[in-house]
Amino acid sequence: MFWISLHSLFTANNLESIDEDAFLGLPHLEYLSLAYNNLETLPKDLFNGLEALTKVDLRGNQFSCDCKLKWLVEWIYSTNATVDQIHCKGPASQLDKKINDLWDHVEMVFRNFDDIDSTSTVICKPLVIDDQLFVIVAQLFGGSHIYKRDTSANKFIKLQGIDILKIRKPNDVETFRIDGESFFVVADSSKAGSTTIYKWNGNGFYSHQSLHPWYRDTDVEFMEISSKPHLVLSSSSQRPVIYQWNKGTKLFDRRTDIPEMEDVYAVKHFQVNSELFICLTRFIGDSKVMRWDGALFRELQTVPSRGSMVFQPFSVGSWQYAILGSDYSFTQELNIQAPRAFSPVSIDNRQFLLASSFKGKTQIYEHLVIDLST
Ligand SMILES: [Ca+2]
Repeated sequence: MFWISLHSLFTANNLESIDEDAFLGLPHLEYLSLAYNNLETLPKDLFNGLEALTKVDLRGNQFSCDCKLKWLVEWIYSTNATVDQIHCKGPASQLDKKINDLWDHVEMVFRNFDDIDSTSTVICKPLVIDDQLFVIVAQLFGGSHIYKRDTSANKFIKLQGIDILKIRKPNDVETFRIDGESFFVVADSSKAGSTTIYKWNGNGFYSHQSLHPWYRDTDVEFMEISSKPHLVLSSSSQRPVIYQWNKGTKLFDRRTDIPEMEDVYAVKHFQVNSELFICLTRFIGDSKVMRWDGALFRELQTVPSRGSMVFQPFSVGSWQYAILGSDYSFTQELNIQAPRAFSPVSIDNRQFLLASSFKGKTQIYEHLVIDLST
């Protein structure tokens, strides 16, 4: 009987693959270097039984960061051994990314990252300014707040509150930039409050302009019309109003309204080539698609839509879609009860649609293209 007591193991320079039981029977191995070989992958559980490992060097290989290496990412998270940063050499979409950052991409699921405590949240909107991430959380009760992502603590911290005299019953938030400056606007649906624009001044957000007092605004949409910033406010008591940015005063001025459209709950815009369109959601009455004709929005299409609170346009590649939600029936083909928002998200060249519901769970759909020609 003999006893192997190997503490360090270095490998030759041109290894292209390694056997899954290559390190069997080396429980005392402390230092293992597979660095600067041509390894594209490592067999699952290669390091099982190597309880004494304190350092593993895997740098300088040709690792293809696909699902075959998922186990390695998990192992790096769980082991006590130090593992130097590994950079992916494939597939092309992951080139030079750090393998540790790819956990979610390997797992290919959305996972819970952080929770922000809130009640009666109406809207939650991210805003990036100078590489800092902010999240505006508008609540019906308890005031609305702005959170900032603290990268050292790896969580969101509360930065400031939003003026409760102006914002009493928030219904919508949009973010936008004009001439390099960052803004957000909160649509307020109370009679006493007022839709208000806030501006970032380097340290915090300050109220910049209040619009449309005494109306119960349900939605705001930011868009450029002929390259000029505009806001469209929808309210439950009058037709949607269009405001235009005045470069001189740096304020929005009322420009026009959208004719013959009462009871519009929300407006969303989209562009096809250089033409501008809007989807108007109505809870009672038909929803509509309109096109900007140079002076006014004019009706293009009517869609029957009793009970709709969301009419969301989105594009995937060259496809242009519009999803109409309904509170009275399930949205066709999407099994969402009382939908409130549809948000398209693109990750790793895959297209997802997040569908939030007032009555059920948020669901995530993936856009798939099925080729029926073969
Ligand atoms: Ca909006």
